[in-house]
Amino acid sequence: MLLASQGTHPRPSEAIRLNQIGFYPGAPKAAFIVGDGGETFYVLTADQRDTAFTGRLRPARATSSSSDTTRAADFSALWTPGRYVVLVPGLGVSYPFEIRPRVHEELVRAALKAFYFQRASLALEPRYAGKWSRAAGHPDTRVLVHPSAASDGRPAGTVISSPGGWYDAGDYNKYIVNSGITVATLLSLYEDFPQYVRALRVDIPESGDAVPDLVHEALWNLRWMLTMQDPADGGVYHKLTEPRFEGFVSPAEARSPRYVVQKSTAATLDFAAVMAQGARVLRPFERRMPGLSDSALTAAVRAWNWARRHPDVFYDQARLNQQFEPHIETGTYGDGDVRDEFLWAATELGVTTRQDSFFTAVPLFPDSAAPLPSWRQVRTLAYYTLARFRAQLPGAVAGDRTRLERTLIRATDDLVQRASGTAYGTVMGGATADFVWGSNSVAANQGIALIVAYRLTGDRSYLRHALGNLDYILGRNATGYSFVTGFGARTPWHPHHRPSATDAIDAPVPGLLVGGPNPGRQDGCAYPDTAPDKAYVDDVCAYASNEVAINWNAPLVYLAAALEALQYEAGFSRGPR
Ligand code: G3I
Ligand code: 9MR
Repeated sequence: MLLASQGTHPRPSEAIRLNQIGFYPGAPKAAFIVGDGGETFYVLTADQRDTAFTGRLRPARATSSSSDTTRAADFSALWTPGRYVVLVPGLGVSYPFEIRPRVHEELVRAALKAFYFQRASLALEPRYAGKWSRAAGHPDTRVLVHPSAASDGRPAGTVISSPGGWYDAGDYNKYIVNSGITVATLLSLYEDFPQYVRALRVDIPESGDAVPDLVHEALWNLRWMLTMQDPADGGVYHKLTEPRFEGFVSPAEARSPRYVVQKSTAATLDFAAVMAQGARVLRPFERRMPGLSDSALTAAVRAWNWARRHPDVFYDQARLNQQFEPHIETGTYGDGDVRDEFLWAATELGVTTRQDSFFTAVPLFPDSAAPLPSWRQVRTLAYYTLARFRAQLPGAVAGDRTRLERTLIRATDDLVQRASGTAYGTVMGGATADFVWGSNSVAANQGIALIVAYRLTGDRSYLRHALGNLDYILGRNATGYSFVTGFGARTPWHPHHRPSATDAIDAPVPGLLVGGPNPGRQDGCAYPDTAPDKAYVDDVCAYASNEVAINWNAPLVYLAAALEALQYEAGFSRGPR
């Protein structure tokens, strides 16, 4: 009506930033307009025939944390399901988006399905992989023991079998440390939202029995992890890798020899934690997978004992290369402080076995912090598990419940405080330090922290901020990209992802979260903008901002799935599922 009468169809404007997928009917809804012009905005039906909402832009906000000045277009009051665009006269229209219940369900499925696409040692059949089907790569049935990993029973050059697992990222290597937090995040989603996860179908070869698809997918990596433990002593190899990164070839074309390298305390403890959690999750499926839960727990305890005997075996690749051939140049996932890994492993073992000796082995609250989880900082994963089981904590920790809740809530309140000062009104970006390598996983992990705080308090404002961070990931940000491949109008088309770059398909594998803005720009590629919140480029060269990684996708799955699961009790959507 409004524009048709003027006879013009305004064009999409990159200056209008919003979640490019859409909004729940009853949830907060906002677009952010870059720059300080304009007064009025409209929400039109996607065909631009009807005006569904008219509003005034909020005053311009300039912030210290962003190079952008923005004006918010809040249309939270528009509840009617449909497909729309935001129009700002003189500027143009936004990308189209939807308002409806379950608006993120396809995203949840694709983000979980992305793990299937990362599977090593398996042919991806068209039935499950569609046009991204491919031949199997990396059987990993003949993996060499690197001299750094040699032991009496397995001298250097011993051949072991270590098939399966997920490729870490855009490379083809498999790293225990990063596997740890990834599997834990997925299994935690299941433990926190069992009913939702049981109904979540992603169509993978294992689908169709009583075991949820998410658990099957996690098992693909857990079973591989089990093969990374030295049966002789319980220590766990740090990674399974080629000596230097493979060129850009498809999985099936890769020919580099593969090695397991040095055992490390960090890898062994992460392994112990996730095996202990896995044992807990798998126990009800004992009849379908006889013995697996017990094997996982035995492996966890053996790993724990190894780490107690070897508390400071760090992975230092430079030093390793001074001593051994061939040199190893792939990802390091090195960590010189394993107090948090001890704390996490002790907690998961303690919760699963209910033996106090694990809880008393290490200080569970060394200080009052609950740092945001990352591959290198896993303390708060332990707190999430304690929070999950807070109603039935074992004796040694039963008295810590109040302290635990206070610690988690305080840390999250600190995050929330920062949101009012960001250009896009999100918790993400509240500190410049948010923009590290893999910054999008910071946004997703903040979202998880917010969801945990909601579940502890019942305060829905945490959920609105969690949704704000999902909006950030899907386009409400300083780059204007929705950072998930295949989801949104402006999405990464050239991720640093060998399978996507070497197949015959234009579109990248869908459902992958790229790293996101990272002013470190360690890849040395050309970036159009280097401000912390804009240092992103959709170029295959740019592994420091445009790679993908399993530990980034897992918190995306958690965040999007948790919001889908909570949309009704949050008041975001009405009616039963
Ligand atoms: O330790 C410093 C800290 O003191 C400092 O304050 C901070 C400032 O940026 O940097 C910290 O170190 C960073 C480290 O991650 C720990 O967070 C480094 O700068 C940063 O370069 C490093 O990035 C890691 C990157 O590998 C390079 O090692 C990423 O977290 C990690 O996700 C990434 O992982 C790679 C694998 O190695 C290989 N496979 C692909 C995967 C994804 O890109
Ligand atoms: O492809 C590699 C990517 O997975 C890593 O995250 C990144 C940093 O370790 O390294 C990439 O490999 C590059 C290597 O470091 C330097 N030469 C070019 C490689 C591919 O672009």
